[in-house]
Amino acid sequence: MAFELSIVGATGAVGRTMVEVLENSGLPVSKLNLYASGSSRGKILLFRGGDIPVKDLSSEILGDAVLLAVDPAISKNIRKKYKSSGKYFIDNSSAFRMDDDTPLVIPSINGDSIPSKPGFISNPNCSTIEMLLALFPIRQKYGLKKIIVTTLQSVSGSGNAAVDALSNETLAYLQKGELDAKFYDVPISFNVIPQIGDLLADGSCTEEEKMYKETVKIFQNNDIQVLATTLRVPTFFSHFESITLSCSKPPKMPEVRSLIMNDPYLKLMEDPSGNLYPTPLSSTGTDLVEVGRLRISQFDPHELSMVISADNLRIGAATNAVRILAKISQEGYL
Ligand code: 2RA
Repeated sequence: MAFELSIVGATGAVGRTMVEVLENSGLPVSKLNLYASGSSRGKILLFRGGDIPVKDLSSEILGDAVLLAVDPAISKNIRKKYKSSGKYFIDNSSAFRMDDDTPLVIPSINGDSIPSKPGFISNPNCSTIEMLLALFPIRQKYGLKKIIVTTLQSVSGSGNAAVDALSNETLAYLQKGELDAKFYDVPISFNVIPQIGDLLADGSCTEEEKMYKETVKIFQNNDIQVLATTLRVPTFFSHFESITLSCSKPPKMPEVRSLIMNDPYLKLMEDPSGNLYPTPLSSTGTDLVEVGRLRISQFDPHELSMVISADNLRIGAATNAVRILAKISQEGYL
């Protein structure tokens, strides 16, 4: 059945990608409403051949379902205001991800946690979504005890302003030899920043904490260990991850490859002659998690290493949100 949809935060990096992903989703959207903060008011975005003017965030949010691509504080205000509105909200912020009453959903993994009654559903963090999509078939076959992951995250994870800052810092350095930080505390151009989010008392940062806690919630496994190190690197789009797993049963190599090849959400990027592997450039603009450099440890047959790359704005945000919406629509909940 056709439904009316709204996207709040429609002109940000994730919001614009939501409009793009929706365009070709085939979902029966009878009307799309777009909202953004004051500075974007009056902008026009194109959707399925029609011009849609962007309304101010303070306007009444219409529709049967709403995709939120805004800061946690704004999501919290919206939740308060629309508590009994009878709408589904799919929230890309971290505001409610750890709340017991809010499902945290990757549809192909735990889509059955989507409730038949309207309310809030959280979209997981970008680096968690691509990691769990890649590990899910391996976990199903061999069991998973521990994940050691290092992420190399592009600047688009921090929004459009960070994308502009990387361009401007790079140009200023190449043209004038100046390298000043234009978005993060230190320059990101020609650099790596080993902290994403706030630092916590134990020395980890909030991005690393999210990868652990969200994995526990989505896999419903309190015993799983996730040791994450999250790095911001000077790439524009896609997050790259280097992962080593400890499985309950020893993974077997030809079988691991065929599990990945047969998974509709993954793309095996390997070639015996080399030179084919996941990269931020090849994964950008796609809806598949690229997986490659598969290796069983020479020290412990339970350990498997790999690298992955996925478009953080699509797989890590917009595509997952639209897949949640598609599941709600297919189940007939709208
Ligand atoms: C980042 N994880 O890349 C964030 C965005 N959700 O900074």
